[in-house]
Amino acid sequence: MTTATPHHTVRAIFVSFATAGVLTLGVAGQAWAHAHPVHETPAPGATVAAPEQVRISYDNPLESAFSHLTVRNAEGKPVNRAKSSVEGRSRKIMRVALPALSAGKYEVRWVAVADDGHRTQGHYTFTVK
Ligand SMILES: [Cu+2]
Repeated sequence: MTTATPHHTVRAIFVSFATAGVLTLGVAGQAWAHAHPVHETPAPGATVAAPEQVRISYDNPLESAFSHLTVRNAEGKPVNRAKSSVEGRSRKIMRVALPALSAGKYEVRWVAVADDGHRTQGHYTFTVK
């Protein structure tokens, strides 16, 4: 229970009522598999030579139909021409190929939908030197 986020706690309470106390709080409090980033390449805040892709690994599998990743330039214009994809048998990796990027600041925006249907999202910047 100590790691449950608020929406999971609400759901856990609902499950407890729905099952008329059959489930104990310990069982209801077990984690639903919601996806959070584990590692981003390029890393947030990094200054790098023009990367060929942005790749993010997550702690749980992603639903490829609903998860996506875009990269925008300093003017807010998307620079990736190819769509992002979810890869690996584990479906824990999302990546997008990039064209040759010129020097400047770029923003990565991602949306990850896990098998439990929960959506997480985030954004960060990196700089191409
Ligand atoms: Cu979740």
